[in-house]
Amino acid sequence: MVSIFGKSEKGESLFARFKNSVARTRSEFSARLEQLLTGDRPIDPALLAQLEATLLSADIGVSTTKEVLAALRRQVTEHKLSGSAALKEELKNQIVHILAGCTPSNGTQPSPAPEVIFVVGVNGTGKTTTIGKLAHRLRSEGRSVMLCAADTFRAAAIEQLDVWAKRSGVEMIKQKAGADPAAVVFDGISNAKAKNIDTVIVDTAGRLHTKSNLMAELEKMKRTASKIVPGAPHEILLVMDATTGQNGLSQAREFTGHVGVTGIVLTKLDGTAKGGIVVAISRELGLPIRFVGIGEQMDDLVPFDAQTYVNSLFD
Ligand SMILES: Nc1nc2c(ncn2[C@@H]2O[C@H](COP(=O)(O)OP(=O)(O)O)[C@@H](O)[C@H]2O)c(=O)[nH]1
Ligand SMILES: [Mg+2]
Repeated sequence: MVSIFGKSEKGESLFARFKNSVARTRSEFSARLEQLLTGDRPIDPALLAQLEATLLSADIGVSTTKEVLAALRRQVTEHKLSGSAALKEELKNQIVHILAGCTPSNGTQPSPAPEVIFVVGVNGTGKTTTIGKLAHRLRSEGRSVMLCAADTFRAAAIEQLDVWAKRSGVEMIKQKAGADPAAVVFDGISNAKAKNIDTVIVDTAGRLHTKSNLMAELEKMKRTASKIVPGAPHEILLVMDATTGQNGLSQAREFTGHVGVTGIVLTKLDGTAKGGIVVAISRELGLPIRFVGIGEQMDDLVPFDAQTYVNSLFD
């Protein structure tokens, strides 16, 4: 069966939407870059230092910026870069290279139906909203989807997912608030399997009484899923909020260190002027960015593409 990530959107419409979502970053970043790299200013140490500060200001991250600058300095020393246009091109290439390095093989993975996707992350990052958008996206591609309300910690979370299920026209399996999340997973996947549903998306709690509880709970949900569908969950998407910047990274490590995350969804890219965080996150966690959230509406979820992202930031 074709994975949810098999389909990519290329071309103008995606470019336009990316460009919109990083508009705030671009207006600061590009303006500074433009000032640096216009005219026939020679590439000297002062210019490179200013370039370094510009990258840091977009939250691309200290280690990533150092790596990129080291590569650029090397090329300047070797006289491989002449002129600011060449420098800009090389800078773009470097960033695409970093992002592409974190992208695993996409596409078809032969797995028995249903495909199971866990969505994990800290509260408020946008898990439930992302699930609603993803369900809508898969539905519009003609796939059948079942949502599984396994964030049983708060009753409001179940109701919120229900609203999204109705909005995107998909089924949802739930139990009472306080129910064992693994039991809801069991119900949801069994039900989907019986009905031949293509994809099950599982909403999870972002917080329990303690962190170790949450990680143990996620482990139990994973075991339950794999008992019903061998190989499940096929994807574990970690949702991160772009507006929390570098702070989000330490929280993310809790999840990546414990639950085997396969990809990142970066939400609220529309709400930050530090869109460079995409690069920092992907590199620091060594995980691909699968989707970015660019608003609160159903259509505001865009598959991530490194080259398109970099073009929309620079051009
Ligand atoms: N601007 C913007 N808001 C978002 C995005 N994704 C989620 N939100 C908002 O973030 C808030 C928390 O989202 P929610 O899905 O409840 O987070 P959860 O606690 O992780 O399930 C809600 O107000 C959402 O509308 C996004 O991509 N852009
Ligand atoms: Mg939620």
